[in-house]
Amino acid sequence: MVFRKLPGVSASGMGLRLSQKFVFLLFLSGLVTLCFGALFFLPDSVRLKRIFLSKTEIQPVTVGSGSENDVREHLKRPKEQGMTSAKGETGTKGKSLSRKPSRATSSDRGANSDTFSYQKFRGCLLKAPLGRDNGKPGDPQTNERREKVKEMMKFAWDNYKRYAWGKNELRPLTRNGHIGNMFGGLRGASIIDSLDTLYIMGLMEEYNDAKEWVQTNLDLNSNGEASLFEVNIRYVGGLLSAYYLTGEELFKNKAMELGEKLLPAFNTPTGIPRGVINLGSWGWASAGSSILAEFGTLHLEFVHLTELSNNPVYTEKVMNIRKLLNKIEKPHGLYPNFLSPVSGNWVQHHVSIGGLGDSFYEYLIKSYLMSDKTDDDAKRMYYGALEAIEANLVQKSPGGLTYMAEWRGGILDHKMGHLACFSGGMIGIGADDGAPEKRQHYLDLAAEITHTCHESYTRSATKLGPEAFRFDGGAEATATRLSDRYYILRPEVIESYMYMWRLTHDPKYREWGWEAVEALEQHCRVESGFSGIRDVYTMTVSHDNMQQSFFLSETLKYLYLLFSDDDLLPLEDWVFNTEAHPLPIIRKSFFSGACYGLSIPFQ
Ligand code: DMJ
Repeated sequence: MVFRKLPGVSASGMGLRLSQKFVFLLFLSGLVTLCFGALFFLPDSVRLKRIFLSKTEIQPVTVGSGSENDVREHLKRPKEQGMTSAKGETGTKGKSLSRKPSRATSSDRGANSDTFSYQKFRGCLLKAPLGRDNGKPGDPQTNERREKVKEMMKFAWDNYKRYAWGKNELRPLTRNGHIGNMFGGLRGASIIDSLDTLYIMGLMEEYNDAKEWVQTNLDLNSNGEASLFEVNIRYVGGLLSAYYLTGEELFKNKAMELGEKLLPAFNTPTGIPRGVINLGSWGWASAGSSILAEFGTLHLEFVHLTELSNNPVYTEKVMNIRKLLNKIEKPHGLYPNFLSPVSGNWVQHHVSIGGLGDSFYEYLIKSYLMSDKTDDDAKRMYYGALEAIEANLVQKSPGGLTYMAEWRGGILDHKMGHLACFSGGMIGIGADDGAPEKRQHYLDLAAEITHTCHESYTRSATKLGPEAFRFDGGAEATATRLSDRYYILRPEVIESYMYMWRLTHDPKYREWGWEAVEALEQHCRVESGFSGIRDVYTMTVSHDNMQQSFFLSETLKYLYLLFSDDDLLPLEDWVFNTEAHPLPIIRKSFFSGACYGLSIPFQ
């Protein structure tokens, strides 16, 4: 800068005295510091920081208090641990090998997705997601059955589209839409839940309609009370899996936007989220206890939100839940279903592998598998819980059926819910990683539970299973109460058939799946969609007029996979969230860069 000489002012320093110059300089440096610092308080400051700071400076692994060690462990990278790649390579193939995996701090709220490379992710899959020929089975009868399931999906979808487009579920008898109060004003649950099913079935026109709806109509700025659990497993899970399968940024962005809206649910004294969140006011709404199956069924989706957003806050939240559950005393090693989010204590001692408890156990073993078998805490907790379940809940009926009873403060209730039938599949997929002497035992236990659940179907007139069946008062896998006789298109029994088929290739599982298809066709298919029924024990069925979104997301997807080759969504690469949305295993090699460039092409 050139200062002109002013009359009466000396050239040196515009005639300012030394003390004045000092004050001026002080003011100037203060101003510069202030402006620079302000960048860090602007929303989405990561982008701005990137302009001014080098990459390495914006990627420290900083975690919040409380869960510090757990999160750090979880985020530890293979390079630091000296791990090998997924294919057993220790090599350094690829371009960005020297680059450290990036992690932002939890104060960097907001999406920073630029560091996630979809191509790199695809390159780390062991197999193509849709298999060699979209999983088409070699034998004609199986293929015919698979085609039948596809037709059922198209029928369910077409009717939803025709009569309930944009609503959450179809009411197939009255031919209208249902909104309900589970999703806090969010709409289109059946669309989000169907995206991946349509895609893997190759129903591309329908998939494109669904995608367009997400693009133009999915409004996440809803205002209402939503179930954190349901929004997470259906919406976040559905969007994440649609992204991983298709690479469409739209799904990723929506998932991250929604994920951020769920964070206030964790603002409780313990960090255990409450069950109901008010999406509009960005806060939780429900009082009372939190439910194990709800706050324990966030892990898979939240870890993926961290992967995609590069924001550790999601993983921190779920690791904090894990930490509390790890520390708290457990009666007989069991996890009761209710916990106070204020005190962090169990509220009552009711334990169940069915409703209220179920997917907590599922997410322990799946967290371990999804971490490429590095999440040792999840592994230890899962097998510990399974041991306690075997010691306290697993029973044999007089007729020789193995079942999971419920536990009420030490007293057994000899009842098993349809929901608990997922456990055949769960114990099956976890069998291989149990103690060597237990592996065969776990596989046998999985088969026995699946057999019992099949019995609950075969012992009904409709060949569909009741909501809950009992093993007391002379009952063996049948419902004794009128209120337990309904079937609402639930997937759990078929889910276990699918896993047991993959694990054993025993043809009976495909046969059992086909029995279910025939029963669904005969009793649940109505003129304009599929409906649940009120009593599985009577042939003159009464329909409940509801096509649940999980029928499209889970029941039909698991049936389709059951009749497909194993290379359609292979278990070496994918875990299914509890709504059957496939999420990829996070490979160690992904972080070491070892598989960069081995990209699997899109089908
Ligand atoms: C689904 O929404 C999920 O599977 C959940 O974990 C339990 N119940 C339903 C289906 O029955």
